[in-house]
Amino acid sequence: MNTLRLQLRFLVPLVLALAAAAWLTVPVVDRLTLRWFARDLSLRGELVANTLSDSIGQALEDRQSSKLDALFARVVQDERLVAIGLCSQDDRLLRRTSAFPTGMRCAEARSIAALPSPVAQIEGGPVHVGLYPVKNEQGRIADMVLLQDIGFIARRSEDTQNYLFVLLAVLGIVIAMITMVVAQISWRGWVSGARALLRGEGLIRPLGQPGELAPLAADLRQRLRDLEDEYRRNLGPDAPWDAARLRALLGTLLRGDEVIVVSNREPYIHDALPGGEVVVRRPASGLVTAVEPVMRACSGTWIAHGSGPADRTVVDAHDRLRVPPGIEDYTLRRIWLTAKEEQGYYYGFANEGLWPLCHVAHVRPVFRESDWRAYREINQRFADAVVAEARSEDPIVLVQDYHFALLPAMVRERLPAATVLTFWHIPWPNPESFGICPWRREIIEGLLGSTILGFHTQFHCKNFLETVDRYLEARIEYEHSTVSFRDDDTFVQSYPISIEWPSEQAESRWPSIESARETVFKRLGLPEGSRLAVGVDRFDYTKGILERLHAVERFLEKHPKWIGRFTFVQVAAPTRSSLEEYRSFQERIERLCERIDQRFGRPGYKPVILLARHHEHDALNELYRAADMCLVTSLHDGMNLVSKEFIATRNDEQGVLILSRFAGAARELTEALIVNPYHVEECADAIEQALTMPAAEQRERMASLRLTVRESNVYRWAGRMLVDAGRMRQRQRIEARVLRHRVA
Ligand code: ADQ
Repeated sequence: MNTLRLQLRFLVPLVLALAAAAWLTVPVVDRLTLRWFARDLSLRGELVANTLSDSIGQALEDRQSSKLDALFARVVQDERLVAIGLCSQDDRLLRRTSAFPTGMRCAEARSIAALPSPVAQIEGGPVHVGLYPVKNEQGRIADMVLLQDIGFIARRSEDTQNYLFVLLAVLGIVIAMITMVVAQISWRGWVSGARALLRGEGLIRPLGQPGELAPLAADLRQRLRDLEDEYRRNLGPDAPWDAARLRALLGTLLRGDEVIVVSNREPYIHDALPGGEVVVRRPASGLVTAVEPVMRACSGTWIAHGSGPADRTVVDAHDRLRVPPGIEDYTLRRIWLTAKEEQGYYYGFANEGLWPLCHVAHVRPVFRESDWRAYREINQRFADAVVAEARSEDPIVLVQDYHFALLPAMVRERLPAATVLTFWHIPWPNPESFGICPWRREIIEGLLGSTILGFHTQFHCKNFLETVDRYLEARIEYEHSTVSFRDDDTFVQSYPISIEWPSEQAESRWPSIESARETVFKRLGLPEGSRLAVGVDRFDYTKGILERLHAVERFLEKHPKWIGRFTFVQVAAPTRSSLEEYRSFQERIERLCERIDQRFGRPGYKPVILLARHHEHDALNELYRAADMCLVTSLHDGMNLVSKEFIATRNDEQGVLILSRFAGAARELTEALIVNPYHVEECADAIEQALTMPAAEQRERMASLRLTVRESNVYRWAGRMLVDAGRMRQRQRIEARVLRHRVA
């Protein structure tokens, strides 16, 4: 239908143009042919007159009229020569052939012959009138009038007109046919190009095969991105984010959109007590805190590894259950792994390979072929689960962390219209360090299946873009933080993660600072009036626990007056204990603690206390509030939530945060005492500075830190990512609509 309309649009003006051309051309051609023939006839007349001059002169001299008549009769046998008249010089008609009009006088013939178009109408039709002098040796003796038939000119003109019409008609038909063929071919090309675009294919094809709509699509995308950038710039300071705003966002920009979360860690773990009773536990995890409000607001599906001992006993036939218990806002879909699979995928590739690779913390990454195979298989299993759980073609899939680097591309392959939002919770190293990984290409290609790829800091984004640039043939637009690889674009952006800022209601239930101190001091047996420093971490070599202990040792060495008046409490939750690296690390820490205690301790006083166990949220809260300072000395950390938790609990605006410059948090929390954890002396001095910092300076620093964490809370982290996802979905819809419109 569209093709026909397109062709008609072209053909109608073509036919009109050809008709106008014929209408204008025919009279011009008529006049031209008449003029050419008139000139021919004049020449012919002159020739006849010259030929007959002598014979006529002789006949006139001899006064032989019969000879003249016979001569003229012979000449008018020519079919074109209609009649001849002979005029004297005083315009008397001396002789005439029979067809010469009786009414035509010599003077009249002379005046007609002088006209530019010397034509007269006689009985047999139009004739050309020519007057030619007849001469002898003495000069002109008479004039001969020749009437020549010009009816053939009209006949020829008619033939010419007919020929011209046929020619223009044939020409029109030929042009129309060529037009139709060309229109058909190019229409098909555009239509298939547009279809490919709507399918998300073929617009930006790999290397040297540009799709037909590629320039148009690229231009459109560029313009939309510019508009988005401008929009962001014009947004100004971000309005505060909270759970209500996040819910409102899900109800407006992403209304009705399906959300699926994929993470290794599940938000609820079912455990079996010795008596057989099943209890549900919520793991202490920043990720769960950050993502759960999203799930509760949109009632989506969370896919995670079912790792709890009693997990299987509470799911339905499809391995699903509604959570949170008793509220049942969303669905938890559990994926089961065998011990061997968990060993290869989780402990092996993710934690012995990718974790040290990305943290560059002097522990060699181990890459085994069998771990890689397990990693790939489990990524595929989770991707299959995403496809199985999806109720729409274009869900928003939130992929969490380095356990699922391959999953984004796997999901993209099966659900091309999905918006895949991947967040990488750990650092991204520089290209040289990442190059150690034997499957570096596969990992990057897997991640580029994401629509949005998030890191904590701009620095990690930059490292990732440089890594893509080094190992892949992809187009990188640094200005828009976008990587175009194969047919897909990935927007690489920093979204600093954070914690949920405590509500006033929650704060009102907290013990006062004094009672927190009293409880903690009593429980740990600390000397009254002494000062307390705390460290809270998982037992991981990236957290800089060893370096922190060395700094404490050096501090006591340098400032012995604090011996007996200063205690450092390290809370360390055992983690990944099945890995040898982690077990030996824990042993080293324990030995070092003992050594420091032996060196500086005395009866009733231990300068270092190690609490190697998981603590409940309230217990950690109490410890943070009781402390004079918190030590975060990670050798490398994506963000570090402990630093933010410490700040959030200090509503008395006291307490000092010592923070490693290699933690992502250091980019935001600039009022902390920022240290290089490898520099023992600097860290020891920072402890001394914290202990002697006046209350006013502590207040000033802490107030500013609290403002930062309050604003940059976890709802902002999730909200900004979802706003960007919403904008991208909107952009895709606009692109599709504009291109459909242009093609039509
Ligand atoms: P983690 O490496 O686990 O997270 P972190 O951000 O500090 O590091 O979060 C640890 C969480 O565990 C905190 O909420 C803390 O309270 C809790 N925790 C620590 N020790 C505990 C204990 N003994 N008992 C109970 N709870 C304990 C990864 C990255 C980080 C990034 C987060 C979030 O390595 O850089 O900040 O993800 O993206």
